[in-house]
Amino acid sequence: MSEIERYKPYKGAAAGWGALIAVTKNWLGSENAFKNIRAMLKTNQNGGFDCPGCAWGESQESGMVKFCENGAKAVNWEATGRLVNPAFFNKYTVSSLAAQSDYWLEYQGRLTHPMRYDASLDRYVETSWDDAFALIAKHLKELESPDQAEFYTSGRASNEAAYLYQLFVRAYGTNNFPDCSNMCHEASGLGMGDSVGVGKGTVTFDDLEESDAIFVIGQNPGTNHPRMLEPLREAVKRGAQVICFNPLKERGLERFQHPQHPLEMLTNGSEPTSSAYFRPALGGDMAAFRGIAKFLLEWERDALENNGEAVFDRAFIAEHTAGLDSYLAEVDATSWEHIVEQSGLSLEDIELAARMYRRAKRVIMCWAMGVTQHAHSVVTVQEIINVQLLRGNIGRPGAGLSPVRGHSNVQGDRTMGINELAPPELIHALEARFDFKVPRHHGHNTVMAIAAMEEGRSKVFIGLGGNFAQATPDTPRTHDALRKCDLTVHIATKLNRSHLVMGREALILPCLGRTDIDIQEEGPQGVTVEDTFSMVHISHGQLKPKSPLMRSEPAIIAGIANATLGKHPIDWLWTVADYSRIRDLIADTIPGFEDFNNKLLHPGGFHLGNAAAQRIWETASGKAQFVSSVLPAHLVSEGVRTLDVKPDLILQTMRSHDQYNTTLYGLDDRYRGVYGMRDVVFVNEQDIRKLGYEPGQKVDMVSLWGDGRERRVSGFTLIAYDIPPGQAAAYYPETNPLVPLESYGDRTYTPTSKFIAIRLEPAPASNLIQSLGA
Ligand SMILES: Nc1nc2c(c(=O)[nH]1)N[C@H]1C(S)=C(S)[C@@H](COP(=O)(O)OP(=O)(O)OC[C@H]3O[C@@H](n4cnc5c(=O)[nH]c(N)nc54)[C@H](O)[C@@H]3O)O[C@H]1N2
Ligand SMILES: Nc1nc2c(c(=O)[nH]1)N[C@H]1C(S)=C(S)[C@@H](COP(=O)(O)OP(=O)(O)OC[C@H]3O[C@@H](n4cnc5c(=O)[nH]c(N)nc54)[C@H](O)[C@@H]3O)O[C@H]1N2
Ligand SMILES: [Mo]
Repeated sequence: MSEIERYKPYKGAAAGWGALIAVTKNWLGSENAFKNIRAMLKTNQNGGFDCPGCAWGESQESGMVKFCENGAKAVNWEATGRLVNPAFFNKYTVSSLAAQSDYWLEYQGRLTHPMRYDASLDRYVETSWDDAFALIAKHLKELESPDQAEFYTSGRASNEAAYLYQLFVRAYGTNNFPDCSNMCHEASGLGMGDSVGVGKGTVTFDDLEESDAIFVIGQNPGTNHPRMLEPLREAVKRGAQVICFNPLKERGLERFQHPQHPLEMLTNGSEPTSSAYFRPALGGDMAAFRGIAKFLLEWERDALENNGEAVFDRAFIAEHTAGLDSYLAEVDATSWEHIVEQSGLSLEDIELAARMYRRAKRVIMCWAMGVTQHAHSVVTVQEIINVQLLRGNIGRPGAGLSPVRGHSNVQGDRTMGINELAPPELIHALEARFDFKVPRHHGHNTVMAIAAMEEGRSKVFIGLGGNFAQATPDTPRTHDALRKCDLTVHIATKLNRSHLVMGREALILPCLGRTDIDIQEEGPQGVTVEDTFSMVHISHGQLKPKSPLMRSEPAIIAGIANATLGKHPIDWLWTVADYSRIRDLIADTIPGFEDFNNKLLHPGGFHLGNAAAQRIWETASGKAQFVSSVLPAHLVSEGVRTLDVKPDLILQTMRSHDQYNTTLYGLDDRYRGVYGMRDVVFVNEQDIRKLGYEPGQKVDMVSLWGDGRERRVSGFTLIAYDIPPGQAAAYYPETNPLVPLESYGDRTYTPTSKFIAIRLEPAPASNLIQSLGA
C-alpha cells in the first residue's frame, strides 16, 4: 500500500460500532481474551480496579458497566500473557533491542524478573531483589549530595506508592522530583493557584449534568478521555451548549454514538455534540478569551448606561474578587487587531463565542494539553479563569473549572507530595509526624533533571514508572544525559526505550500493575487513586500476577528505602505488610485524608473537598484574583524571530487514537483516517503546495530555535489535512527530538510541545527509494 492509500478520511462517528469493533479485535487478539473481558467488567466499579487509562471520573451510581475503547486497550495491554523474562533477555543483546521500534518493545509483554545490565555482555542478566536494592543503596550512599539523584514519577503510581516514595526521597535528603506532571498540567496548577487558591478542578461529575454550557479547550476527549463523551452528549440532549476550541476538527467532538446504547447504534444515529467549534491558531486561546472578555466588558458598559440586564455578576465580583479594575484596564489596552491576529479567529467568531458564554447561566471550562503546553500557558489558564470570574462561574452548581487530568493518578501523586517545591504545610506535617528534617530547597523538575544529568551534576536516575527517555524533549540530548549517569533504575511493567538508554550500571525492576492481585504479608491489598474530580477510591487488582517475582510498587520502594536508610524514619517493611498502615501515615500528614481507612469503606470513595468550589479563596489576597497579564506581543520566541530563516509552519505534537502516551497499542489513528503508520505530518493542502511539495511526499522536519544545534526528524509523509493554514500536527513521542530542552513554559518548565517552529526539507534520497520499494 502506498502512504497515501493508508490515509482514508474517517466517515463514521466516534465511539460507536467502530469503537466496539476495535475493542473486540483487541480482546480477541490477546491470549487471555475471556479473562480480560471479565476483568474489564469490574473496571471502575465498586470492588474492581480503577481503570489504568485516563483520570476521568464517574458519577456515583453503581452497577453500570463503565468502560471505553481506550480503557479496554489499557487493561488488555497490561493483562497480556506474553512475558519478558530472563530467556528473552538472553536472546537479545541490548544493542539489538535498541534497534527495535517502541511499539515492538512494549508488545513483548510483561517484565517478570529483576534484571541488571551487564556491559561486558551487552545484555540484561537476572539478579535478585536483594542485590538490586543493595546496588541502588550503594550508589545513593556514595553520592556527595542527595541532590545528585533524580527520582522521577509517572502518573500511574498509586497514592500509597507515591506517598512512600516522597517520604523516602525526602528522608534521603532531596526534593528532586521530576514527574510527568511537569510536562502536562503544571500550568493549570500554577495558574489556578494564583487565581483561585487551589490547583485542582473545582467541579465534580454532577456539575457537568447541571451546566448550561461546557467549553472544551485544547482537548481531544474522543481519544484521550472517551468517557467524557457521555456527559457531553447528555448535555447536548438537555439543550446545553458544548463549545469547542481546537484547531483540528476532532471526531469525538463533532459527533458520536454511545457504545452502551445499542439501539442508537443499530439505527446508526448520531447527533452533533458541539454547538460551536472554533479553530484558533496554535497558542491563540489567551487572545480568544481576552476577546471574549472585551465583548463582555463592552456589553456590561452598555447595560450600565442603558439600565439593561447586567452582564457581569456584580454581587459576586464585589464580594469575592480582587483586581477587577486593573484587569479591565488591561482588557481595554488590548487592541482588537492584536486579539484577532493572535487568536487566529475572526471578530465574528469571538463575538459568537462571547454571546454563547453570556447566554449560559452555568458554565464549565474544561481544558487539557492544547492549553498547557505553550510558553504562555499559565496566563492562558488565568485568562480563562478571568472570564469565568466576570460572571461568577466558579463555586456554584453546574459551573467551574476543569483541567482534565491525564494519567489515572497524576492528580493523586501531587496530593501525596510528589512535588519538587515542597509546600510548607507538607514540610511541617512530615516533621511533626517523623523524626527527620525535610529539605527546604527547591528540587529539580523534569527539564532541570535533564540539564543536571547532561552537565554531570546528577548521577543517579530512578524512574517510578513512565518512559522518561521518550516522553521528554530534545531526545538525543536527553539520551546522552541519561547515559552519563552512574546508575539508572526503572520500576516498570513493560519494556520500553528508557530501559535501553542506560547509565554505567542499570536495573529494570518488574512491578505489579493496577489489574494484578497484590498480596503482602498481611493479605491481599488494595491501593487508592484520585480522579480528576478529586474523588478518592480504592482499587483491587483482579488478575493473578504473571510471575511470582513481580513486586508491588510500594514493596519495591520499601525495599530500596530499607537498603538505603534502614528503619529510618519508619520501619519500611512493616509499613508495606499492610497498606492501611501507609494510609494511616497519609491520614496523619496530608490534609483531607483524616480517617482515611474508614472513609474508603464508603462505596465509590470520598471527595477530597475543594475550597474554591465553596468560594473560600486561599489566595494571597483572600479573594478570587483577576490576574491582568499583557497579551504576549509574539508567540514565536525571540531567538527564532531573529534568525535569517523563517519557520514554514508551527507544529503541535499530539496523541493518536492507538496510543497511551509513549505506549503504542497499534499504528492506526482511525478518527484521523491514518492506518498502519505514525511517521506522518498533517498540513493544509494549500500550505503543502505553497511550500513546493505534494501530498504523500516524504519530508524531514527541522525545528528552529537559534542555539546552533540541529534538531531533525526524517522521512515523514505529508498528509493533506483539514488544519488551519500555517499549522502542522504530528505524533508524539516520535517528534520529541524537535522540542528544544530550553523551549519551555514561563514558570512551568513544561516543554512547548504544542508550539514548535519548523521548516520542511525534502527527505534524503534514501528515504524516497525506500518508499518506492515499499
Ligand atoms: N487513550 C489515551 N488516553 C489518554 C492518553 C493517551 O495517550 N491515550 N494520555 C493521557 C494523558 S497523560 C493526558 S495529559 C491526556 C491528554 O489529553 P489531550 O490534551 O486531549 O491530548 P493531546 O493529544 O495532546 O491533544 C491535545 C488537543 O489539543 C489540540 N490543540 C493543540 N494545540 C492547541 C492550541 O494551541 N489551542 C487549542 N485550543 N487546541 C490545541 C489538539 O488539536 C488536540 O485535539 O490524555 C490522557 N488520556
Ligand atoms: N512532544 C510531546 N511530549 C509529551 C507530551 C506531548 O503531548 N507531546 N505529553 C506529555 C505528557 S502530558 C505526559 S503525562 C508525559 C508522559 O510521560 P510518562 O508518564 O513518562 O510516559 P508513559 O508513556 O505514560 O509511560 C509508559 C510506561 O510506563 C510503564 N508503566 C505502565 N503502567 C505502569 C505501572 O502501573 N507501574 C509502573 N511502575 N510502570 C508502569 C510502562 O513500562 C510503560 O512503558 O509525556 C509528555 N511528553
Ligand atoms: Mo499527561
